[in-house]
Amino acid sequence: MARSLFTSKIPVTRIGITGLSQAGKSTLITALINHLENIRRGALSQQVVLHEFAHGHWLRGVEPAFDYDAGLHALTNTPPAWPQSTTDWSIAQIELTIDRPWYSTKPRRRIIELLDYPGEWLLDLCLLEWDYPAFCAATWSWCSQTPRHEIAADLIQELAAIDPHAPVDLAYLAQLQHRWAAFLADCRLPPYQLSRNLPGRFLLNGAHYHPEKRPFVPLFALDLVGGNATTSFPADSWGAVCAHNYLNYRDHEAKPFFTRHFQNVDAQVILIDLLGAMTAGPDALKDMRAALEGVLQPFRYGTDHWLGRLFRRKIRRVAVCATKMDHLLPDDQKRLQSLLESYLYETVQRLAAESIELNVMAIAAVQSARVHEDSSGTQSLIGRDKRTGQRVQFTPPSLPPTMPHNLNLKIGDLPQLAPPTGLDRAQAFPGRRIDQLLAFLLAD
Ligand SMILES: Nc1nc2c(ncn2[C@@H]2O[C@H](COP(=O)(O)OP(=O)(O)OP(=O)(O)O)[C@@H](O)[C@H]2O)c(=O)[nH]1
Ligand SMILES: [Mg+2]
Repeated sequence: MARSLFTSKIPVTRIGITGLSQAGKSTLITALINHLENIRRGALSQQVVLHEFAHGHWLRGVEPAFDYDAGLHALTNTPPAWPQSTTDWSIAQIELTIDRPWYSTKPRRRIIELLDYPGEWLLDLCLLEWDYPAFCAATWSWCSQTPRHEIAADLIQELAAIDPHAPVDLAYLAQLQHRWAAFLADCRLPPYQLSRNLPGRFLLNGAHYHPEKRPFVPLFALDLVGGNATTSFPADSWGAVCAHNYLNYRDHEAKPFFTRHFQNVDAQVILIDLLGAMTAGPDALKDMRAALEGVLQPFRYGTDHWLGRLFRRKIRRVAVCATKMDHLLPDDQKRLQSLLESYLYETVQRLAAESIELNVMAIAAVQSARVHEDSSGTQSLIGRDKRTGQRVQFTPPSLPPTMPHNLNLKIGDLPQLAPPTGLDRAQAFPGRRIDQLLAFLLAD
């Protein structure tokens, strides 16, 4: 699992941590570092596979650095706040000291590298296998159905009305691209909470990508989305310009990101806001599962496929985690775990057949509510509201015992909580299953 740092021979385990915007990546990474810094205290000390680690030390100086200082400051401040939203990738490094007898020749240190990157970029994986007509056909299959069809009826109609063989109108193309990006942003927010919002860099550009420089949008003319598409368009036509700029995006933005990062990743964590998708309803649940299947697909390719080689070269462990489980009462927290298991049952089965260890778990990076039981034994949760900071007492929606096979499930809204007061860097933050997640990721 571990590889050697070129210069120092300290083995490095690199863990990618991703999830769509607001899934909880930065909070989880802050909590993971905090737990590793307190490896002999709290829940981690109970994990047998972690017993050899004596001490954890966060390293400064790596570039681009994950801002652990800012995360700690926010969470331990008075009043506490969540880490700021992040829009680019970054790395956190933690050095672990290992207890070994003096005569052992094994390394006495290990570096854990946590790579934080937007899940929106991971979803671009599908693009790598699509030419421009395939991109148009896939987006059309989503946009011709509810709810996307209702979210942007005018835009979708306009994209269907454009003749790909007609001369391009660059000002109109720029306007359409802008509207497509705004549509993607609407799709991912409540009440829709959809996941397959492509291209990912239209939503989160990153430091070097400028969408307006090479604009494109999917076109929905029948000859493009009907399955018998031609890829030859007259010069300077809508089809030629969009296809050219799409291929440039695919090959010079999306692909280098994967080749650069994934050849060295040992384990991958994908965070999902399953509770958010459940509050949005069946469309969000279906879209999220399809998105997850898409990003896990490369693990099923053989080594004759470059994506298969890239993903299977080192990655042996994948954890899909439903975050923010602290919004639920204890019995429902258990149900969330079993709902997640049945939600991803087929995917887990398929990857098990490819000898990839896929673990699905419900977690909370920082538990922000406590259970209150009244004299009649009725339970509720008490926390503080994220926006006002005021104390809130609420009865969260209860979860069904099983996931309906057709994903026809919608639960009531949940409040957004502020972090608890009294967090301290020198103590492991209160969380749920962070120890189990680390034990899974670090077991050698
Ligand atoms: N109750 C609770 N809320 C959480 C937890 N983790 C994250 N949240 C909530 O989710 C929001 C987003 O968390 P982040 O860690 O910033 O998520 P992110 O994926 O890094 O978000 P971006 O950087 O915007 O992509 C926070 O502001 C909190 O409101 C948790 O463990 N418990
Ligand atoms: Mg973040």
